[in-house]
Amino acid sequence: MSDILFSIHNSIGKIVLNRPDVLNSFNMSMAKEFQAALDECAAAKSVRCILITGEGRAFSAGQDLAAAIAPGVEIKQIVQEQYNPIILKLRQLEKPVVCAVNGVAAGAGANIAFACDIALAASSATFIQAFSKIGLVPDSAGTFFLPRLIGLQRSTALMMLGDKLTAQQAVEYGLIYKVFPDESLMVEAEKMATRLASMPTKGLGYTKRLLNASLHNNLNQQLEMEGEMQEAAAKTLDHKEGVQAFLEKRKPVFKGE
Ligand code: T3D
Repeated sequence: MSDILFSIHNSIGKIVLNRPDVLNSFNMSMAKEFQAALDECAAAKSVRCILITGEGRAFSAGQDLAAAIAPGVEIKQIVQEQYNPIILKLRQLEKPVVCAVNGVAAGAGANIAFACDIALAASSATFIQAFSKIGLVPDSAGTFFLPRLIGLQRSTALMMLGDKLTAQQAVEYGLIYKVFPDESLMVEAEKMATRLASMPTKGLGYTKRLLNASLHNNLNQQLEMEGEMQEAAAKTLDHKEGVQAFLEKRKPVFKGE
């Protein structure tokens, strides 16, 4: 892999988008490498949290526009083969995914960040629904997640106008979780990933499954599913360890099992 940097260390699968000369914009090769890394993170028992960021001054400028107009390239194929699988893998991965937005996140780059479980940003980072500026429509599930995160009015305005949002505004809107000074973003993101990687992984995965389902379930279905997931969580070794540690007044040691 060269269009992304991928490593597994201390139970964290770290994925760095690595085309800094073009602001980490996506071509097919980077998208496929990203997908393969997500698959490996899903399969590897040693990975208990995923951390995604970008190399250089950008997180991602979305689609590589030069690659998109190359002869023989079909836009529908780009959406179906690059972005749709990335969003589905991010949501279906039953482990926490932290995104550290280190700089500008435009188009699909922004919407990939919003599809992650916990998005953090550097204070100089910006978010742009850039699609309308080039006559396209939002993809990468922007039209699914944005209305749910920030409501219809703000989503519509951002998507139609293509206005740039600062990291601070993104926090205030509820699009991302926290903003940090540029120089401490990665330290804080690694700290959060380390914390998540030492938590009850299966329980966090079931929580994510519940949250995904809540996007379409009604109240009865959701209550039913909470019961099922609680039963599953209660059977994990980490649950036993959590209760035992509480009773013994010591810190629990969760193994993700
Ligand atoms: O096939 C399809 O198109 C369907 C899929 C769509 C998904 C999408 O994501 S559509 C949206 C695509 N993205 C954009 O429209 C954003 C384009 N980029 C920008 O608007 C600006 O670059 C930014 C606002 C993100 C950053 O501006 P700035 O001034 O900080 O940087 P810059 O000077 O514009 O860019 C730096 C370099 O990166 C520059 O190359 P150079 O001149 O140094 O050789 C620029 O061409 C390159 N670059 C930036 N974005 C892209 C890109 N090259 C290819 N594709 C890009 N998206």
